[in-house]
Amino acid sequence: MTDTLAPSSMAQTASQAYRSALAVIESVEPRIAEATRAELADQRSSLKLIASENYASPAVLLTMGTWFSDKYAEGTVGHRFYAGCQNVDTVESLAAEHARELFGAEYAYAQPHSGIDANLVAFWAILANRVELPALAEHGVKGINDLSEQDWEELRKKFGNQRALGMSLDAGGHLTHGFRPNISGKMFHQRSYGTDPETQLLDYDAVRRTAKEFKPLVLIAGYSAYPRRVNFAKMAEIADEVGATLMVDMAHFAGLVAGKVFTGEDNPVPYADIVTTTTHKSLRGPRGGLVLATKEYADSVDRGCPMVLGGPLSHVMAAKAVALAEARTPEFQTYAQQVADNAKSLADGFLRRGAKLVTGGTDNHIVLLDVTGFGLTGRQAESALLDAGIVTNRNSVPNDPNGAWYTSGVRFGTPALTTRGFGADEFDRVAELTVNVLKNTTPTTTAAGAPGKAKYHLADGVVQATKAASAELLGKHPLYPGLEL
Ligand code: DSN
Repeated sequence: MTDTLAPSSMAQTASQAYRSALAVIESVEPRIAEATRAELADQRSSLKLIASENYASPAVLLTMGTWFSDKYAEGTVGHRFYAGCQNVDTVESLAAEHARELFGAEYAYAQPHSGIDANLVAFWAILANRVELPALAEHGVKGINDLSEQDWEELRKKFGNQRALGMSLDAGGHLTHGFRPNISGKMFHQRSYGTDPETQLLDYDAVRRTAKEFKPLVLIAGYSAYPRRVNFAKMAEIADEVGATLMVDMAHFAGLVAGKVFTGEDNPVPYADIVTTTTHKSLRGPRGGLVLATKEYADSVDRGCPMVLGGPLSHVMAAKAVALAEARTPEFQTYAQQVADNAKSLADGFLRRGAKLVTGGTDNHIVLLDVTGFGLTGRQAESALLDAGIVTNRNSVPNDPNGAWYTSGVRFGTPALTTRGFGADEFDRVAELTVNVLKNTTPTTTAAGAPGKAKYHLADGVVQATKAASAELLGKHPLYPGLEL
């Protein structure tokens, strides 16, 4: 584990802090103290390869457990709907300042509680800034924030006609990019762009053709399961050509942007009007969201709470400030580069052992394994790997024949184990262990004799052998070294 994340000099102090905290919790609800200890034990003893997860530092985690949790602070810095927010102002200002400076953004809003919330704030801001209301303008209405009930009637009709263009789910897009199960799918008429059927890479000409035909108000870039970089200069060019606002959801790769692995055209911040992110994935902060915007969108973004957000979680904003301060260090840049190097090593390890990868490789932190070659569904592969202590999640592959529930893929990510200190050789070993488990997993049939998409059988001894090999790897890179409860 990197020294910045868990300085050995602080291990004893952090141990004392957690032991005391757990003793206090235990005096009220011992089962929660027990579950908290068990969660650490589980996280310490499994190979965490879920691409959206990480391990935050004790400093970030401890920052969340304070009395800032007790304070209401709706509004913005210096403009609150409650008295006594001077310390929350300090916290929110610091989180925003770190975010602006780290990402080179004109404006940062640290309040969103999650990625969905950050995207809602962004959608709101885009609608507020961009929806043209000629009829209302004749009545002296300047923007969405001055509307009467009657105006809203008219506007609701117009909102229904707004269009958003985002990456399709099976190509790696996200539900919050205009898909039905999320409110964004009801706010916008949505169309998706996919990937090239041969290469499975983003086809910018196809995105341009769809954008020209569909004329979206918002072009959404970003992904949660695409193992490649996106050229944001090209996406901005397309958005400009069709008069769309470019919104980028960089939740997955924010750590790679912060760590200067994604620079130039791989960095969305100089190209997009609004960039959203979560803070807990590759960025390695607390569970939460963040919005970066140009000055033009700042006022509308600031209306996030109470427009679409509940009161700010000041304890989490404080932890965002701590995590963003960590992300501004040279050590974080080393970490981010290692995340990308490790993903390459994992991908090469899979390919060398005959496995098939979506797009044939990776150049970010994600590796998407197509498990059809093992005769398995994603669900079977995910469960068999979990039995063997390898924690992943199943994921669709482009044009997935097994649909979004059973799927044909398994997604792997390197941020968490890289935080523990895993290097390229260890990720090659992870590929070896994974392929061995999948080769020794056989699909079984349902009671009716049909192939069961969820059922499988693991050959004898594979679970024990894999767990023993994982324990050896994990033992070399302990999670929170020196932290004893
Ligand atoms: N749940 C996140 C992921 O796993 O990618 C996205 O919201």
